[in-house]
Amino acid sequence: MIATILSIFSLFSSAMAAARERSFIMIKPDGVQRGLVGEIIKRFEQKGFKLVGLKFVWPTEDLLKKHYADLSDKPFFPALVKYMASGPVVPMVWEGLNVVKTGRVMLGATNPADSAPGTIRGDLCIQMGRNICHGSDSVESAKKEINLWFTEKEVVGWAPANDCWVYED
Ligand code: DAT
Ligand code: MG
Repeated sequence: MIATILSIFSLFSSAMAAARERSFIMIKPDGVQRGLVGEIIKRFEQKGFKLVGLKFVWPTEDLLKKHYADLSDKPFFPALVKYMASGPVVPMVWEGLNVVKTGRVMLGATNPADSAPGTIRGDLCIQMGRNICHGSDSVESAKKEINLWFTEKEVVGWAPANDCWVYED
């Protein structure tokens, strides 16, 4: 009996832990300039993901170089940093079950020319160097990116009233 209760509890708690996965999603300067902030937020909100962090900032090149450190040896790196520093961006933290992987699916391929219709990049942009939105590519990089862009206090845990209509018990 106790074992059953414990195993149900552990199933429940692991499902709840999985539902607390977080991804760093950022609307890039072109997304802001083109008035796509609401459209991109709408897609994550309507999917059922939970917004737990959001800000509006004009990022420094220094911050962007850290954000894209893995790409620093690529030939397109200087242009990437210049584009990303060209105006304000909307960094966000979204939470939910498999949000990192699903967030990438919702974004579409890096090159909008290869992004399927129905995806953010597939529907809303044309070129790789103006692909309007960033999304973490792994849970590990999401953690790094969230720590880079947000302080602990700026990420806010809360319980949406409709949780039980988004997730099974
Ligand atoms: P993603 O943004 O899909 O995670 P990435 O991390 O490989 O892609 O690259 C970061 C950004 O750099 C990407 O959104 C657009 C730009 N980029 C990537 N590959 C590029 C290339 N071959 N030429 C020009 N820009 C590129
Ligand atoms: Mg990437």
